[in-house]
Amino acid sequence: KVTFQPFRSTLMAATMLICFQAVARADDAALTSSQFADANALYGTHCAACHNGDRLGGMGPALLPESLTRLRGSMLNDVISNGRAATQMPAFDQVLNKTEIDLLASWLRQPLSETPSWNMANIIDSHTVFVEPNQLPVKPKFTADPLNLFTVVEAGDHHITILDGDTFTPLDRFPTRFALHGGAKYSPDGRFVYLASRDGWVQMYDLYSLQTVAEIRVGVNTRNVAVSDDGRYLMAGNMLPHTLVLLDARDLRPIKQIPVDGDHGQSSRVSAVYTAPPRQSFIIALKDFPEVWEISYADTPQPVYPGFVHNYEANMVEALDVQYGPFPVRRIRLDDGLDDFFFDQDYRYLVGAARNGRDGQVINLNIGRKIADIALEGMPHLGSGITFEYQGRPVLATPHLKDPKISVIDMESWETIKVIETLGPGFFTRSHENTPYAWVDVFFGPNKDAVHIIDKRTLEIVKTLRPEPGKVAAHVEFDRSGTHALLSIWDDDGAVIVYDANTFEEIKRLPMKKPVGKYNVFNKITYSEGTSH
Ligand code: DHE
Repeated sequence: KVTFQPFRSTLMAATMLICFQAVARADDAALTSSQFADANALYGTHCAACHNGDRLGGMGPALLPESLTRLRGSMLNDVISNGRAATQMPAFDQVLNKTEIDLLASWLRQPLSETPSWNMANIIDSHTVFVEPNQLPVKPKFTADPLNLFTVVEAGDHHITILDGDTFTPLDRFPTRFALHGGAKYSPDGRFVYLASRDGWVQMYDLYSLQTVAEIRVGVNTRNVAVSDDGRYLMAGNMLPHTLVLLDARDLRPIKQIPVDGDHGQSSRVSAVYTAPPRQSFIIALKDFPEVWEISYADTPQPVYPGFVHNYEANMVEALDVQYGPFPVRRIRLDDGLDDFFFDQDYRYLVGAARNGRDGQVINLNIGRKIADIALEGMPHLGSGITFEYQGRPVLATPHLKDPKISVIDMESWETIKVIETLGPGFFTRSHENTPYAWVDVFFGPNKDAVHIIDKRTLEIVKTLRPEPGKVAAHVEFDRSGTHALLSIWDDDGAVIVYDANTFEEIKRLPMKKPVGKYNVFNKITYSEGTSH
């Protein structure tokens, strides 16, 4: 019998911890000790009830420098003053004066005096199963093709829209935790979608019955999650604390917390976690020392489900190591640190951007060392690169975050075979096996509203769209058949635009609140070469 109690954890945790005093470093040069004390008191009175006394989040999100980086300039002050539309964050401009709001905002940008911990007990305690997996219906409650659904992340008000990919009509819209980041990940059969928020929450949603099944908080600041290709495991990578957390993908129950420790007592933030299906392993990119980790989930005993629960409160990690064991960590030591990764379709090669911003490196994962350097100036955004065949050879196309260009690289010789000039640096590229075109956005600069369409056969730009002048147009995803391309107008008053992928004609415009990413079930579960994995 599953013993988790629905709905028990989050609100309780939020209210129980109000009595904790928020702590940050008093010696920070930006604030005097009396300002520091004043801010601490303001926080205790006005913020702790929702964000927790320790600033790690409760009903509201965590308020740590790590989670506030995207609120640049005075944006944090504005949120405190005016609140957040469509959330429970109220406006404080009638309660606090400007000096108090500015002080509070500066104080929230100070790090905590100690790295916050989030251990296995916290993880277990945060776990909620809303619907027992064995109570879920066998069939979808709609007639649309369940493999042609899209999960659209609406960052404007922290919601997900589930879109029918045949008719492009929404099937459901539901709230998520604060600030989802990274791609939505699916179970291999396409039934469940897993979402990770920047402040550590993982949500599991059933696409057949259109409801949330479970959620759990795996860390204080989380990077992303990956699902094993056999559908048994979910691996989450954290920035805070420096850990990996392995979950059972059937209801998110925690299996194991793995510290990311180096040789000399140091530990590392996790840059990203990926699934490598042909290797039956998770590949983990580290930020703070030059290593890539590979954790195999092959040859592990079949988990006893849910028989281990009677031992649950005892010593979970050890008990479950025996049940699931052993998840060995293979540490691949590199000469240099790498950022932003890309894999070939066989997952033999890993391409990473070197920290010097000039080169890319190719690592052969089988032999565990660098085998080639690639000339890649201008901060390539390899994570959103795509592969396709050009003149009989596999190539990789990647945008650059600093330079207005797309690099096309031969994946056999690792030579750059073409640099396609664009109207500005881009963020995402997308294509599909059934279309001759690749779509790339111009994310930065005066032409941020432009999207280029490149012919994969000639490597020439054949069309430039400007669907909403002045607003960023970015992140394309194709439907299952590759006949439609969906593009985001990246704005609170934004939209998802559906295009005919052959004629580039607009077919439909669905209003949405800053729809950042969208993910087609079929393309993701088949690891399409035109989309992110
Ligand atoms: Fe992302 C994916 C890293 C900022 C939107 N981003 C990813 C992934 C990584 C990453 C490692 C792959 C994870 C996955 O899909 O599981 N992102 C980073 C950064 O290091 C960076 C530059 C700084 C940071 O704040 O973390 C960063 N990312 C952003 C943004 O500012 C974006 C534009 C808006 C946002 O929502 O934060 C953003 N990142 C995205 C999106 C994806 C993503 C939409 C998924 C792309 C996909 O199609 O799969």
